[in-house]
Amino acid sequence: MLKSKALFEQAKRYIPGGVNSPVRAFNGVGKEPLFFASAKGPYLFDEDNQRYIDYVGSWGPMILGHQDETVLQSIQNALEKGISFGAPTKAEVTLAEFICEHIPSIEKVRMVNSGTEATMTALRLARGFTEKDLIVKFEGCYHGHSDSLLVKAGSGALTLGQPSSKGVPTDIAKHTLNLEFNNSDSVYAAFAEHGDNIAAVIVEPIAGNMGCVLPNATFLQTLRQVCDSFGALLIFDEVITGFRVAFGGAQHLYQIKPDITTFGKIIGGGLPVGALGAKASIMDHLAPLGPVYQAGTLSGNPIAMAAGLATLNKLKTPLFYENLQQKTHTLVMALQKVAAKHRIPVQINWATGMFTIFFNDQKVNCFGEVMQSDIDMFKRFFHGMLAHGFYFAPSAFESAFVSIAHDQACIDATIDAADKVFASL
Ligand code: KE4
Repeated sequence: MLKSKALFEQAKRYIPGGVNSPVRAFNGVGKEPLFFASAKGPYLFDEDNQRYIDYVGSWGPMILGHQDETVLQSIQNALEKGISFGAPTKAEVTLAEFICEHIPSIEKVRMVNSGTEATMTALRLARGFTEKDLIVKFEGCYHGHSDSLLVKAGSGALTLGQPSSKGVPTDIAKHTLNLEFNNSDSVYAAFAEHGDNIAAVIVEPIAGNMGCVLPNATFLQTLRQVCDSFGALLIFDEVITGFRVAFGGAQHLYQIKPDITTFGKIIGGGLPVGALGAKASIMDHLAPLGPVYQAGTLSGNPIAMAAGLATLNKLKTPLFYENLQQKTHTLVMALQKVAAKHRIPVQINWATGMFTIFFNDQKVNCFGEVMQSDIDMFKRFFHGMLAHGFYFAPSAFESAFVSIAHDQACIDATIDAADKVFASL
């Protein structure tokens, strides 16, 4: 770890906290971050050439594993023609068409450069379309770092939001209501009180950012029905779940059609891409057609489009998701078994391609229940697995990601290591 340690010292000299995104700093688990030099398939290699089986996958994009040959070739082909034009290119039309063809709720797509841009734009579009101001989100769901979404619940359950970050004006935060995920009663109550001024409800249909938390049987349907009743737009933030939990995302799994969908991560194949999509009647409110402004120098960048399209085309192969689901299920069942063997209380919530181990003897269905988990035990688990060569997200409030490159040998090795680590907890 010597080279990582030296690089971290240097990084802290020039970059706040030594990182370009806070979660990477290991503040959630203690000690200091590793610096990675290369990756291949399910593996990461740090600057000291230590190998790790990777369960972060760049926080979701690397569903094919690292350095997929087809994706690399597509990037190379695009690079030889040009890096960026700041003008329309064929590649962005092809990717937009692909998404529209495969996601029934979407007729038009706008490419942006991150998930944050996608959700920020989706909120502005919803406010412009409905001419209302309030936004409903759910505690524990993260949608990127735009001002309206860096908001925590107000003091009372139904009071308007308060900033969860310095620099967010109260005047902005107060337009966001933060409710409890999976609590349909709180949604009904919020709409009863504020319904005529709610522009949108934004939700991770399967939450990944409080750890993996699945919707209960009625939650998403409730959101759909309440939005329809009050003329609010339902935004599914599928930045994580899009093309991960199913080819059609969580909206396909649960057969709920949102009004707007946001994407990121996988649709860029590891390069900076975000997107939002909806019916044309909504999307045509965006500039230059409509009055809702949005723009981006590198939006639709041809290299990023090539990486995204190559990735999505590989996801279309038959049995991809059955295969990924089987890998995830096998791993989760084996983890549960080895935890039970050592009498470690765990709840492992999972969906195809993603899971979270909560050190908790109760079910975890919302943020409050996430917070009942044993965070210190997670930290010991994280460092124990790291010492055995397994890289999990350095936070108890994240999801682990399985790629198609995680073969049976990876799964067996993970279980062997977990057996030793659970024994030590
Ligand atoms: P980006 O701006 O980071 O591309 O996307 C924001 C975002 C939006 N919506 C969802 C559901 C997301 O999960 C994210 C970003 N996810 C985090 C990991 N949980 C990115 C990792 C990081 O912040 O460094």
